[in-house]
Order: sequence, then C-alpha cells, then structure tokens
Amino acid sequence: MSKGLPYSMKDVDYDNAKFRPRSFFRVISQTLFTRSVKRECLSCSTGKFLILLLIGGIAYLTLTHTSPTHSASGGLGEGITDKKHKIITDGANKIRTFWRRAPRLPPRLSPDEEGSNNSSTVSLEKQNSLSKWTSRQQNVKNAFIHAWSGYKNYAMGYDELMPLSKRGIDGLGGLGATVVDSLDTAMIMGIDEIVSEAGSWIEKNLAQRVSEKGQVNLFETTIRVLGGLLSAYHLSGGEHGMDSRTIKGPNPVVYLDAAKDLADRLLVAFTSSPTSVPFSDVILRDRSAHPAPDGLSSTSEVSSLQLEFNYLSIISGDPKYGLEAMKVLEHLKTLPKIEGLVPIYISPRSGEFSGENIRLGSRGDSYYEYLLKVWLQQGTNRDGNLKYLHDMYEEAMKGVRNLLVRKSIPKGLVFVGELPYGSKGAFSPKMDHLVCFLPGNLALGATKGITKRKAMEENLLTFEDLENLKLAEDLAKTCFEMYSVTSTGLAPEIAYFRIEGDTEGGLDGGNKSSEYVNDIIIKPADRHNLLRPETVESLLVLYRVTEDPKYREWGWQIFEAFEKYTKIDSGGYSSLDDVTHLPPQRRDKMETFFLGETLKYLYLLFGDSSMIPLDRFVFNTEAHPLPIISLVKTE
Ligand code: DMJ
Repeated sequence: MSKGLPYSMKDVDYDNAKFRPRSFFRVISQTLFTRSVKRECLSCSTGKFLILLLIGGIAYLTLTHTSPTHSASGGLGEGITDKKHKIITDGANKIRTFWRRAPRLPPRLSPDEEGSNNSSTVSLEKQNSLSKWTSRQQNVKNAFIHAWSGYKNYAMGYDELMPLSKRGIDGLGGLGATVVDSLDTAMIMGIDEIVSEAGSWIEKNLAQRVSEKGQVNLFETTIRVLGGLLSAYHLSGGEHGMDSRTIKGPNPVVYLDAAKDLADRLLVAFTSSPTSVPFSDVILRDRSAHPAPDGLSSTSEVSSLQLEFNYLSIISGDPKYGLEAMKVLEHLKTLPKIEGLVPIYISPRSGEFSGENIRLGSRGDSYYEYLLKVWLQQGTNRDGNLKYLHDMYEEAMKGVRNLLVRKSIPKGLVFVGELPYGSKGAFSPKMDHLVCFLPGNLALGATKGITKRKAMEENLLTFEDLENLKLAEDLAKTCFEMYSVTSTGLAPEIAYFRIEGDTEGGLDGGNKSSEYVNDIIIKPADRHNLLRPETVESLLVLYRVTEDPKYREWGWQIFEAFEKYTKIDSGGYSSLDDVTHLPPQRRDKMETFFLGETLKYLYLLFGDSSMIPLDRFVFNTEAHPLPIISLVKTE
C-alpha cells in the first residue's frame, strides 16, 4: 500500500493535455468551451455530435450517481463494505471504465521504490548490482584514458584530435581546447596522471596562447575553456586557499589567473557592442570583437555565458564579469516572445531577435538551459532579483508543451519539433540530437536536483513540475530510441518523426527489429554522429531524479555502441559519417566534448549519486560543474 500522497485528486490532470486519455465528459465540455478542441470537432457532423452529447449526458449522470469510492491511494471502487452498495458501484464502475479510462495520477512511489529492503536476498542483489555498475564505471574510465592517450600522443596542445590521421587540428582558435575540456573529467574520475599532464600544460602554455591567438568564438571559448578552468579551480580546492589542495596538478590559482586573463579579453565582446547583446567573435591578442559575417549572434550563444561569468565574479571578487553577462539576460527579458519561445538569431546591432525560426536544437538549445540554471545557481537567493529567469523558464516550457511537442505515428514517440516560420507557419517534425538536453533540464527544473521521492515527500512539486517531469521521461525515451533505431545503436545528428499526413519513406539501413523503425525518419544528410553528450546527460539527470535503473541500462547500451563503432585502436574515438550503415564510415575527428561531457556524464551515471550532487552544483552547457553560489563560501 502506498503512503498517503501529498497531492489531492484535483491534481490528477498533471499530464500533457495533448496526450492524456481524456474523459468523455471532458471531451464534450472542452468541445464546447475550448478553442483547441473546437478545431478537432470541426470534422464531426452535427448529427454525430448530438448523439455523442446524449451518450455523454447518460454517462455523466451514471458517474455522478456513483458513491465517491475512489481514494488517492487505492484503485477505483476500493473500500466499499456494504455488499448491495458494492454491486451497484461495481456496475457503475464497469460503465465508467467503458466510457473513460481512469485518470492518470501524479507519479507515486511503487512498492519497489518504497524499499522493502531488509531481506538478505535484497542486499545480495544490491551488492551484485553495485559491483556491476562499479565495473561499468571503470569501463568508462578506461575509455577516457584511451581517448586522452590518443590525444596526448598525436595532438597534445591542439584543439582536437584527428584519430585516423593521428594528428591535431585547431578548430576552436588554438587554446588547446581538449586539454582544458578534459581536465575536470580527469579530476572527477581520479586519474592523477592525466590531471597532472593537463594541469602542467595549462600552467606552461595557456597564458601565452591566450595572449597570442587570434579569433575565437565567444560562446565556445566560454563554455569549453573558461568553464573548464573554473570547474578545475573549484574541484582542486581553489576556494579554500592554496594550502588545501585536494587534487594533483598546479596550484588552483593557476586556473583562476588563466580564467581571469581569458575572461578579460572575452569581455570586449560585450563592451564593444552597441547593445547588451555581445558580438559573436573576439580577437584575443587585439582585445577586440566583431559580429559574425551576417551580423547576427545565435540566441543560445549570447545567453549561455552567465553561469561562467557569475562564478568568476564570485571567486575573483570582481563583479564586472557577472554584471556584463547578466545584462544580456535582463535585456532578453524585455523582448517579445511567443509563449516564452524565441527565434534562434539575435542582432547585436539592434538588440532585437532576427527571423522567426524557433527551435530547441542548434542555436536555440542552451538559451532555455541557462534560464533555469542561472536561476538555480543562485541557491538560497532564488527568490531574489533573478526570479524572472525562472518565470521565463516556466513560460517557455509551457510554450514547448503547447507549440512544439507532438507524438509520432504509428508508435507514439513524444518529440519536440520546430517552427521554422514562427507560430503561424507550419510545424516541422524535425528534432536535432541537441534537443536531447531537454529531458534532463526538465527533470532538473522539476525537483531542483533532488530525487522525485524526496520532492514528493516534502510536497515540493507543483502541478507544472509534474507536467515537466512527465514530459522529461517521455522525451528521454525518444532520445534513447533515436539510438536504438539505427543499425549501429548510435543516434543521428537529426531525426524526423512521422506524423499524420506524412508521406516520407522510412529509415534505410535501420535496425529492423526496432519497434520505432517506422516512426523515425533519418535523412541521408543527417546520419552522422559527433559523439555528442545530450542524451547521456539527460539519462544522468533522470536517473538521479527518478532513481529508475532503466536510465542506467540505456546509458550502458549507448556506451557499448560507442565502444564498438567509434573506438580507434591507436588511441582516441572518432565521429561517424553514417550511423545507419554497417560498418560505419569514420569521420576522423574527436570532438572535445566527448571527453568533457559524454564520458563524464556516463561515468557519473554509473557511479554513486553523491558525486557532484545536482542540488549543489550546476553543470555549464559543456558539463563543467560549478558550485551553487550560496554554497561557495560555506563549503
Ligand atoms: C557542446 O559544446 C555543448 O553541450 C553545447 O551546448 C551544445 N553542443 C555541444 C555538444 O553537443
């Protein structure tokens, strides 16, 4: 028997209205009173409608004459002792079951989750499971060592490794991005040797690189290099002074100094713009900045800098970093939106959004991520003057549910599509793999990093949180199926979902045994895989929040596919050209985020949840954990 729920029956409609099995009475009443269902009913003839109305009336009368037997904890009709009464209510229940499916209750703890864990069998099972996950976690650590060794042997100091050509390439401006992106992962995994190698490279080379290099992208440099340095500073004990180093490598102040020097140069992107919207590119050695060739910045790029600059202000004691970066969000607050959703381009010259293209994939994604995370970063000050960020986040998630979420046919995968021509244009059932950050973000936003169990016990979840959590679970499944549906078990960069009226063909070379092979369409140009992290990132958050082991199992399947198809014997891992083709053609590039994000999230997914707890850290969009600000001084 489940514990009493902290929710009353009035909360039963938590689910996304689009997909909820709706009661007959509700359909009728919505038909009469809501705009959206009016559209559905346009296709009904008046005769059919009147018949339905009549039947609905009978069903409704039957229902309202049934005793209120349902309780939050039991099934329908439970708890009736009077026999005669039981016959009547059983009959009524049958009619009711016929006419409407039972409303879905808010998530409640299953007997398993409640833990009947005192038998020795259970503890043996727990031990076996623990050792299974410990060994899987070790496999991820070995993968990280393999990735690093390829990079170290052939590309040390370059931004990225080309694992097939066995050389390095500077695709991100030449700041040794893989070194900095990898460092905190090595710290978290406790690989002292790599921490020392990466740490000494930074100590010896980074300052010079920063002062001599030319053009870098503000966003990429902030999230990968600045974020990596800041996280390394925190994880190596930086806030506790020079003598309390907990980790190998140079004195943490080395990371802080490098971060300040870099951020001082990046700041010019903000200060030289005529509006609060920064230019996209910076020339490091000149301390100058300029807009992209088309004059526009990506919305996600200008709005995903604040976690890093805020934290730098805290640890450096200089408010200028946070102040500049936060001006962007304050400005974005004032711009017109569509149900909280925003176009993917913005002009630093005018400060206005450009175009109407709305999506949560490339150029849009981390705008929504940072609305939540910059607010979470405030810790105990969340009710202070940054509360507007949470309001913007909630409004945007409502907008996502209303305008972008649909179900595929025939099997009903819930996905997030796009509005390339704004809310008045056609819906596109296209979903970038990048959107797969969203399930994790929604779950994080719902419980603020604690478990669902705890949040429910403490009565912390709002109606909105429950809707977001449900959507998070549905989307995580879809993201996982984007992997399972291909013959390599790895997701394509972009998937399309079949919807009503679609005539496109299915997936050539797909995994025919996948239940979803007809729901997911993968176009030839979208079949590459860049070793991206978003799905495993969401699996980590969902596992931590729901404690459901299926998320770990899904993560393990994905990891095994990476091992099988992307590992290069001589060192490193490679992106793929086509995940639907066996054997897949390799792309000769190991992105920095494979070490910075993908392997870090997998490692944390298979490990103990107390490591980098989600209610004490926020991960920047490149998976660099930064402490919640109100905890910084007291830790
Ligand atoms: C990373 O650089 C970041 O996660 C960014 O927000 C989106 N793209 C890549 C990983 O896919």
